[in-house]
Amino acid sequence: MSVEHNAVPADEGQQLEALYRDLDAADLRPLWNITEQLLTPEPRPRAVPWLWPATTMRPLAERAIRLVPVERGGERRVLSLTNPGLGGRPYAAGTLWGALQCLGPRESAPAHRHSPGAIRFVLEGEGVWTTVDGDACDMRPGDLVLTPGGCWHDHANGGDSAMFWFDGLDLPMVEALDAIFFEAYPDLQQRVEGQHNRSETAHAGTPAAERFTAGQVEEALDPAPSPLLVYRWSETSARLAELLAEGGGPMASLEFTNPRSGASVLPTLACGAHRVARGGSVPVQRSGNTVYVVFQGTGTSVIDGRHFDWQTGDMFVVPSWSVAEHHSEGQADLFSLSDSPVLRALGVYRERVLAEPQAVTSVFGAS
Ligand code: GTQ
Ligand code: FE2
Repeated sequence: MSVEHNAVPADEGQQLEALYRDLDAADLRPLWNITEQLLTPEPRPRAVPWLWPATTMRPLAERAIRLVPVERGGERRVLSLTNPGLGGRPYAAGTLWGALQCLGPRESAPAHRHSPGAIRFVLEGEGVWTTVDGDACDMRPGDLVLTPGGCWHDHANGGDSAMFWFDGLDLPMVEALDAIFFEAYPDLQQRVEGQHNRSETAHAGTPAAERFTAGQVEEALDPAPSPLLVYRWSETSARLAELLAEGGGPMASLEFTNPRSGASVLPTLACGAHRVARGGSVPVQRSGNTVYVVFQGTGTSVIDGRHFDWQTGDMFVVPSWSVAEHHSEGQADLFSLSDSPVLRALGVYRERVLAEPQAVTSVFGAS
C-alpha cells in the first residue's frame, strides 16, 4: 500500500521522487510503503495446503529405484515434497523438509552428518537399519527413528525387499539461520558398535508415560535431542488405543517425547501420532507448519475450507494458521511433524480452537 502524495506542490513532488530514487540507490527501503505486507494481522505463509498421494509417489519412487543408484554426492534416493506455493524451493512448507526416501534390496546410503536434524517414519518394507553414531536402529513400519543434527548416519537395507519411509528435517529453518554444515564420513558406512538398537535397550525400563505425552504439544523445552533414537509402532499404537478409550473422543493424539526432559524429540522438531476414529477433530489453528503422513486408513481433512481425501501413504501439509480438521469414517492413524518447539522457544506459538466445523468451499484434486 503506497502513501498518497497528490497534495504536495510540484517541486516537492519532484523532491519526493528523487528521495525514493536515492533511497533505492543507497540500498535503503522506506518501511511506510511495505508495513502492511510485513506486519500482517496473522501469519500469511507462502506454502499452501497440499497433498501428495501415495498412488503418485510410489510408482515414481519405484522407477527411481530401477534407474538411479544411491551414491556419494547425491547421497540419498529421496523425493522431496515441493509445496507449489514456495516458488520451486524443495520444501513441504517454509520451515519443514518432508520427503519420501527409498532403498532397494541390499542397497545402502552412505554415511554423513549435517547440522540439520532429521526424523524417519517408516511406511513399508523390512530389513533396513539406520546407524546413528554407531548405534544401528532397526526400522519397521510405523517406527519413528531419530537422526539428531550433528550425528553420523547411514541407511542399510539387509533384506530382499524395497523399503519406503518418510523423512522430516528442519533443513529450511537451519538454512534460514545460515547455519548449514555437511560432512561426508570417510567410509561409505559406519562400523556398527555392539548390538543393534542400543539406545532402545538402554531405555527399555522407561515407562510409556515418559516416551509419549498425551495431547498435541509439549510444554517442556530442551536444546538437546532425545537420547532414545527409536519409538516402536507397537507401543505408539497401544498408547493411542489407551488415549482413545480414556478420552472417549473421536480422535486421540500423542507426542513422542524425550524421556530425559519430556520435551520434543529434537530441539527443532516435534513428532506426533493421531488416531482418528469414527467422527473427527474440531477445527484448530496453530502458528507453525505441520506435515501429516497417513500411516494407515482413509479419511478426510478440511484445511482452510478445502476438502482433502487421503489414504495410506499419502502426505499432506497444514501451513501455519490454516484452519484444519481431520475425519475418518473408520479408523485411521496419522503421523505428524511440526516446528512447534522452535515457535515455543521463541515465544511466538499460538493455538486457537474453533467452535464450528468449516464450510467446504473446494475439493483438492477436483478439476
Ligand atoms: O537420509 O540422511 O530426506 O541427509 C534429506 C537429507 C534424507 C538422509 C533427506 C538427508 C537425508
Ligand atoms: Fe542425512
